[in-house]
Amino acid sequence: MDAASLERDLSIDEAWLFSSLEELARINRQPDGSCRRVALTDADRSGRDLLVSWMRELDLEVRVDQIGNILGTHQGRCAAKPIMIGSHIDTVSTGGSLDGAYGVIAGLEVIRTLKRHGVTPRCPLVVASFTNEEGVRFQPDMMGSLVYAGGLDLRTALHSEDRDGTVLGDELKRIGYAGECRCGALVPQAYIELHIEQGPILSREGIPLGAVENLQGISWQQITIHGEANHAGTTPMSARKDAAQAAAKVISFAQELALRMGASQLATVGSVHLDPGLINVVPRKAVLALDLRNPLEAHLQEAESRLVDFLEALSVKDGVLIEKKQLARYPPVTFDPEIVRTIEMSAGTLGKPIRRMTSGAGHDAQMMARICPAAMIFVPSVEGVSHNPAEHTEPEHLTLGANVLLRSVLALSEQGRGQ
Ligand code: HGY
Ligand code: MN
Ligand code: MN
Repeated sequence: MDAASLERDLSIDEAWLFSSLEELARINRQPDGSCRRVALTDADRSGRDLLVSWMRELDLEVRVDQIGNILGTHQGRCAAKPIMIGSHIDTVSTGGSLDGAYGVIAGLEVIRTLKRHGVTPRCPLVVASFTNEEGVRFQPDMMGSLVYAGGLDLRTALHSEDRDGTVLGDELKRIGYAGECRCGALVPQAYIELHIEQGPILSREGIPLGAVENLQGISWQQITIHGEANHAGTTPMSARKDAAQAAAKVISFAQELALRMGASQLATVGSVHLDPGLINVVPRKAVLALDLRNPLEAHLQEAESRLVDFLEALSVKDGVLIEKKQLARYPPVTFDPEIVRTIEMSAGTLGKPIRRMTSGAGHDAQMMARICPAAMIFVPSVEGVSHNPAEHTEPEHLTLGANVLLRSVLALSEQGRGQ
């Protein structure tokens, strides 16, 4: 059967796709419906165990590497370099059921569909689930794929600590996913990731598919403000070194900075911790996490430099000591134009509209683009909501995205870029 007729006849089994998404989402589901499989927790282990069981049912060759990335390989007709279909199954603590999981499970369904129809792809296919994509417990985010792509050395990653001082390498061992395989040993000829958009563009425009051609720059910083603990009832306002007041000014500055820079500048302070955090004690310490993003590297650097100037002035004005630590820093990434075109053509064979777009969220694809041609497929997020249990994509769009993934993978496989 030639490639063209292959594409005409194959389509994924949406029932398995939906039931598997639901089965994974049930793990540690919270009362508000959130999926909570934060990296390297027991819930993450349960999700990993379920994924590995699905891979074994498909007779994939399952490997776990030294940072806990899980790779399932399906052999092709030739011993060419594989095509990798990846994403992640860890979640933020208020996660939806689709972020990451959709791309991994759809990757398995692509292989299930080929097996169901007795079709062997020209080259091997690898489904990858990367460790700690969200980065909410251990930074940086996209950690597993960053180590895989050689952007972070393994030892540094294994020694990273969460807020409680728990060490990542110990957690990897504890959950049984401290693998033996060298990270990045398998360099694919191409990497493709199917993901929900997590933003409002496709949904607002009524377009069911996105061919993601680039991804914006990300700068994560931890800002620690050292003030002076004192009595709330006896310390005059003029005599305070109030870390919380200084933190509030940083939070307002971040919002004003993004609004003043306009265009695509984004700024978020998603986490603030006060010490000692007691009602009648002027806070001696505040720790904030600041997320800055911009599709243009020069503008992201401008935002970072304005922040430095602001913190210097604030430190003098408020009499507090301010420290800054870079938690993650990724320049904007441009994906492979040929894979983007392949994705568009696959959508065309299904007669569905598709639009090129930038990813606002970070993804493992931006790390894999360091070592091989990579691109992404987006499907709409209803109301653009994500990192929230209300995250939703219409079933028909989930099915469509998986079918575009299937056709894109087949087309890439037949193109034989990776001899
Ligand atoms: O932060 C991000 O954009 C991704 O969800 N880790
Ligand atoms: Mn994701
Ligand atoms: Mn996410």
